[in-house]
Amino acid sequence: TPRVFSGVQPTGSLHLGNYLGAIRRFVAMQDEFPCIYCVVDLHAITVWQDPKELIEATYHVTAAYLAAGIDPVKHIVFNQSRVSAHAELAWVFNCVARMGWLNRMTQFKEKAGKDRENASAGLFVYPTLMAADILAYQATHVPVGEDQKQHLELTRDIAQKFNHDYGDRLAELGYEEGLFPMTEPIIQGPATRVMSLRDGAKKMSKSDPSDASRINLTDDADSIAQKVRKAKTDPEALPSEPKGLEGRPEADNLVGIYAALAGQTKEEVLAEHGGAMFSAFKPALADVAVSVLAPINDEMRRLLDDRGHLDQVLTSGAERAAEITAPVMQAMRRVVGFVG
Ligand code: AQP
Repeated sequence: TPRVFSGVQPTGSLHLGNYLGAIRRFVAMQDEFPCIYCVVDLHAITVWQDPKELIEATYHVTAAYLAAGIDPVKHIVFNQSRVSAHAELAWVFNCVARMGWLNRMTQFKEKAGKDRENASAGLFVYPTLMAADILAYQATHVPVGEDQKQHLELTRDIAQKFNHDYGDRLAELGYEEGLFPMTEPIIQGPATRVMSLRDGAKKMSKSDPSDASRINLTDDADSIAQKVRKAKTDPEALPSEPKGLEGRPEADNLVGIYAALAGQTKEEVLAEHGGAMFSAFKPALADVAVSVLAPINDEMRRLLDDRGHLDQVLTSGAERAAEITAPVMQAMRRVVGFVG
């Protein structure tokens, strides 16, 4: 049966990249599939999180999900640490995945930086926890930004190796198809990789020390306009076709953001704005950003004033999530040979 799973880390201020690359796509999938959207707090602590800030960020992501239009009654919204299947299955997957596979993960290399000896062991095995998140629900589709593509490939490798290593046992117990599905990443649209406003070679990121590099979901209209005005660009006018954006990463990024926000293709944006200088295009971009983000921002504020409601959403979500994982975990235990 088809099922969608995805998550966002409660690690700071959500930005336009998280919204366009992930959350907006989560909303779009609700009509077609049963969806499970997680606030991945276990992932967050792979790098140090102040406990009080982690709590705040967990509510913040929950509010952003709801404000963006995720329905927590028809679908499931919860925080990862409340459902023990994630950590339990991650352990088994730590024993399925190979060191060599994890050594190739570019996100670990980026996040660990030069001081690899001092990175947490959790940061290294981050992708096995992500595989567990997805496969504990036997999820078939995972909407994510481009940066998560490699982790999704690893998830498939882990599912395949598990199904293969335990093949005889699975057949004996009647799971001829294997226990875990080959999950499809859903990486689509004009903004699967939103870049920093200060550097067209870096992705927009929560952990960038420069707040001017990103548009936060909670920025007001003035700061959005100011950040867009100050965004790095080149001195040329906009081309009239997308191929004119080649070799112009900052221009390409702003056109891509505009397209995603306005629900247009880059061709359509350039058909309208081709020939314009950035001094004219930037205010138009700020306007469309404000028109999309202001209602989300207002709704987030309203939701964050009612923690009781958010708690109730997360509690109900965790209960329903745990019910889905229970038979999968029971099957996993029998397959592996855990008594009990
Ligand atoms: N710049 C981006 N463009 C498109 N999609 C993006 N995503 C993140 N950045 C961009 C997508 O957002 C989802 C949630 O991301 P996450 O919070 O789990 O982790 P991340 O990818 O590590 O996000 P950040 O913002 O870059 O955080 P830090 O700075 O802490 O590393 C994912 O689907 C991701 O693809």
